Amino acid sequence: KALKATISPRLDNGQIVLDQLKYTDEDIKNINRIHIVACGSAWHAGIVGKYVIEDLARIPVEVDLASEFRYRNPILNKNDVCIIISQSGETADTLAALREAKRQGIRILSIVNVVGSSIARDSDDVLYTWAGPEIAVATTKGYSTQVALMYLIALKFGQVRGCVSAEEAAKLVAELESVPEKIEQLFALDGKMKELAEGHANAKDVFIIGRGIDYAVALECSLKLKEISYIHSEAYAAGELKHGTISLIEEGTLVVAIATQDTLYEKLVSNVKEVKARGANVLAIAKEGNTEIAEVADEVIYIPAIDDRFTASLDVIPMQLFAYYVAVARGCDVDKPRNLAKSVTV
Ligand code: F1P
Repeated sequence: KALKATISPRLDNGQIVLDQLKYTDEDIKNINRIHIVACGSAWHAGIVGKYVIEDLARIPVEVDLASEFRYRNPILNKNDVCIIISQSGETADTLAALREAKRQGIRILSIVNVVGSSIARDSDDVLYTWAGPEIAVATTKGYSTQVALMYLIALKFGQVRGCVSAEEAAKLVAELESVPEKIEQLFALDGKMKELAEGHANAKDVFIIGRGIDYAVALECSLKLKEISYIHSEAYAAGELKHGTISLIEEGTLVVAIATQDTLYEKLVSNVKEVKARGANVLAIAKEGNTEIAEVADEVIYIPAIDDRFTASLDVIPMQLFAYYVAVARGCDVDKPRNLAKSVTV
């Protein structure tokens, strides 16, 4: 529902309408570089944004952790834009990063859920995510709606800058409009994810691998697992495995392989073979129809077919369910994870 609210009012006859965005076409054409700054899940949404914006709009994007950006004396130029992402709009590091960007005089666009929050008030432009109240501490629909706005910005900027044709935009819009319905379909995996989670509730380490946008979403899936089930989990760009991480794989180690980029699918299948050869237990996520991975992985979860650029919205759902059921099986309080606050204001 939150995702529909974020996507639907902004799609009008195949034209992207970011109705709250006060950027003229000239402003969009003049952007030199985008700096996305955020913390936690919002930072992960920003990494998805980097892949999609660079791909569709051909604008260089840097993604920074707010807690680093605020102290590292970043170089911001006149025609740069800073995109600040924060569900609560109150995260202290993110607010401080915003002030640093402001001090350097660049235009600030924030993506915020809470209307009238500090970050929203301090920005030049605000896009609200309309996710409704986030009840649990761990962000779920906040992430989904932030990612949706990344797509909309990428499409809008891509069209204005002449990188996405009207025909391609219409196709992508249709894909985007199918996302909420496909998420509904994924809820049918609830029982399956519960069963898998109960089987892995005693895992000591969980490695989550992916390439491209699948890597970006792996970071978020890993955080969900850590923050609510307290299992040690790391996300790795699958191509990095051979540069060290592969040494950590031993008999029975759980590896979640996200393999939903058509262009990188074969490479992911090879990575699964590499970890299987070292005894890993592999749970793969693949697109419907891409069945080759089933020959090497122990279990495969299929998501509905979708354009590669929008897979993050679908991949994250079974993994959120997985993290939830692992946490429940371990007796953790999912809504109030230890040591975590809903908004980190200090
Ligand atoms: C950022 C964040 C959340 C996380 C937790 C702590 O919050 O790291 O992603 O789930 O709630 O804070 P925000 O800036 O998006 O409100």
